[in-house]
Amino acid sequence: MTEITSDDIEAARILFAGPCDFIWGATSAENLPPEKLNEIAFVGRSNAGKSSLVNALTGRKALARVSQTPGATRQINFFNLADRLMLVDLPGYGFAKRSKSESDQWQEMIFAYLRRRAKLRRVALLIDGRRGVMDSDRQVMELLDRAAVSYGLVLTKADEVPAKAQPRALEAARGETTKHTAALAQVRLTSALKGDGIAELRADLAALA
Ligand SMILES: Nc1nc2c(ncn2[C@@H]2O[C@H](COP(=O)(O)OP(=O)(O)OP(=O)(O)O)[C@@H](O)[C@H]2O)c(=O)[nH]1
Ligand SMILES: [Mg+2]
Repeated sequence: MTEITSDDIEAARILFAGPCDFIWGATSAENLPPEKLNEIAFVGRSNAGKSSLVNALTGRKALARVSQTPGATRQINFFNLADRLMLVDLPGYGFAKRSKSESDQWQEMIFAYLRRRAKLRRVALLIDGRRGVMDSDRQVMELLDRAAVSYGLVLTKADEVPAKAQPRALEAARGETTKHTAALAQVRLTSALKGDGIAELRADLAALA
């Protein structure tokens, strides 16, 4: 893994400060927009903080819809970043309060998207930093291994993880990556609320533009 330099951080900051427009919301994996730009998808359990992270990365307050109630994002939302990258905010999986058939349907949509998207260059797999990797996340990791889609674990809500517990949370997440062929070794700890780790994650992702 190459070190991130201050030049990388600055170039990424400029890229993510550029225009970012919502261009498409897909309610099934059959009506996705044409593949033009390299794509980065934000994937994770319901309420993990995917939409908040898209907002934090792009410095917008309400580009992507955020809610305290799991199930805020109901479609696959595509955001064109400066005509250089497509940011894709997905609905969450593992939302217990939804009916079984509805959650199966959503999971199928998410999995179909992840399997078949040729321009999908990276998945940011978001894990609530207070909870760590769960079985539903491991299922997604296995799917991404099979599809050979490169992914990095991103621990979210760092502001809610006591400083003393952070090294252990990172170590546990790194332990998960070693069992998976398509997982990057690098794990990021972020806070969409306070900004921790956001500049570094931007630099990771800008490298794919
Ligand atoms: N403290 C804290 N709360 C956060 C952070 N990021 C997100 N949240 C909160 O977590 C809740 C869910 O955030 P969302 O961004 O809607 O999560 P999501 O993963 O997009 O959820 P779904 O679309 O339902 O799958 C909201 O109440 C956010 O304010 C963070 O960095 N710190
Ligand atoms: Mg969301």
